[in-house]
Amino acid sequence: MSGMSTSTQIIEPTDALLVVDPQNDFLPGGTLAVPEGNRIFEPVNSLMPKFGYVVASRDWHPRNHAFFQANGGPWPWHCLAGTPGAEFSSLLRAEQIDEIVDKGTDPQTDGYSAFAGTDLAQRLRARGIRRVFIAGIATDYCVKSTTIDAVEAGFQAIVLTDAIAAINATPGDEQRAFDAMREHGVQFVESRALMPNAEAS
Ligand code: VGL
Ligand code: ZN
Repeated sequence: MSGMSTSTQIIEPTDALLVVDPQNDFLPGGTLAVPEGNRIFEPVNSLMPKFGYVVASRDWHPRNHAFFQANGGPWPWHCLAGTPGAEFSSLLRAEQIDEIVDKGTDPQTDGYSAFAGTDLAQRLRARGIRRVFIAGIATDYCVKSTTIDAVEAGFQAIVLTDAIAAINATPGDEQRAFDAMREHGVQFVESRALMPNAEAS
């Protein structure tokens, strides 16, 4: 895969880990379940302690969100703000998260990107973050949008290929998402290639 790095990368203090939407409704048993969704947790849980700054996003919709089928949109109910389906999975070591960013709160816009309508870019800049490593769900929606927006906001974006999962509603969606991200200069790496900085604790 072009853009896929297999050589070791050292995790720097200017790196952030961003875990996109590790929420019950996107996992097996949820209302918008991604079949392979649980694959993200082993790599995510082992990576979180290696980063100095870990952010997790939550899809956090009001009932009147235009993208629900009940309101004329494409999606079944999912991640209604404050409901059990919107909570982080119990498989996630949530105590390792430094900050949470809620998105999808505007009823009129899709809210796929963790940068859309949030202060995430400012928070990252305030910390001196330059590279954002991205894991989570779903590859073909929120991971894709978040990753491309990270690049547009001036960050280097690197997707963790073993820590994402796709909806693939239409066959090929996952591949098209990879192609779109690559065209925007996104890089790809397997989480086992990431090494903690010896000086970080
Ligand atoms: C997502 C569809 C609708 C995602 C969120 O997290 O990828 N997909 N809302
Ligand atoms: Zn949503």
